[in-house]
Amino acid sequence: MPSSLRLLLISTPVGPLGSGLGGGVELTLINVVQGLRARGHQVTVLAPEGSQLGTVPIVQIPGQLQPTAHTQGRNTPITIPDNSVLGNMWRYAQRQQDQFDVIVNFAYDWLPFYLTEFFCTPVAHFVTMGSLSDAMDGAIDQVAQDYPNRLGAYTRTQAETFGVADAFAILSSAIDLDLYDFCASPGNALAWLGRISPEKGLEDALEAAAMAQAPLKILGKLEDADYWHRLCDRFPGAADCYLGFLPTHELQQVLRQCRALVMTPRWVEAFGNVAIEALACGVPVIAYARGGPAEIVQSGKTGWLVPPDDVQGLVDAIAAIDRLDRRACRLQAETDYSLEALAIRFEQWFYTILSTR
Ligand code: HBI
Repeated sequence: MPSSLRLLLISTPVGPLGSGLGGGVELTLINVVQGLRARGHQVTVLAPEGSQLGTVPIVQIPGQLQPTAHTQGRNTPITIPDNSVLGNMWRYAQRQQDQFDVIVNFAYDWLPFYLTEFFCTPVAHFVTMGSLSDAMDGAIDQVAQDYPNRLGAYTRTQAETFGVADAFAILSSAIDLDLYDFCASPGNALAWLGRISPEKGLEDALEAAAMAQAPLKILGKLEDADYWHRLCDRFPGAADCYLGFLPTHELQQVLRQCRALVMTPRWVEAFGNVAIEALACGVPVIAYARGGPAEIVQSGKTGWLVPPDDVQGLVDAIAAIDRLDRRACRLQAETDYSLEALAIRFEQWFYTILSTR
């Protein structure tokens, strides 16, 4: 088994890297590339033209971007635009496949999954969202049947939405811990981080903070203006709590001073990067026991898991924050969510694929 693997990582076709259109995939890609390179692997990235990924060289592929999957319904048919960048990226991969030991797909799209059986070089798929459409479920299920070790996901909960969880390698996520500074003695505010949109359940955090008489700092992209206005009508002080959408350096300067992060997801978060950002600062996480956060928070040690949608449970957890050890939070981030830990999980996945060929 070669100690240095030749890896081709193929990005999402919904937008160039660096445009933000790829959401969490951009963060995952840059972290995986950095970590795998640090471990001596040769990594090539294939992405739509106009992509930028730090100093990582990228093979830029032209063509029409793919419509995004997370805004379409369950029985939306597969569409491939004329001169599709997705098709162009996979034609390049097919022609160059002999140069690589493993090809890794990061697109949440039907074509790469369908092409799996037509490649000689093993194609692995990192799935970046939960179940969204019947067509994608079918494509993923086909790979699960024919190549059970070729699927990867952030969390088991996310994998379970496809009904074939045992076919997935659970790879979790990571952040660059050097960007987050530990804080041992916080102020008395709580933090809430995320897109301001109904599925994130901000109203419960506002209600629990009011009941606990604790200040709340709200940070994140104001995505749904109508929803935000309804919240401001119901919680008059909410607008004063909102600090905007800050870049990582400023975000962590606010976050590290907080007593705890409150996470109130209404939907199954595939992962929940804000939870590991908090842990990296020594900030414990109070979260509904739903989706990714339920697999991150060590309840009673690095935070508290609360029955989903139970606001009084949040208030009880807020009263018990001081029983948690902030250093244990930072330690969990260093142990489980460093770039090296992520790269080791991906490397192990590739070796498993290559050894069971
Ligand atoms: N939609 N069609 C499509 N393909 C993707 O790769 C994709 C997407 N929507 C959102 C998305 N990727 C990423 O933002 C998430 O996977 C994180």
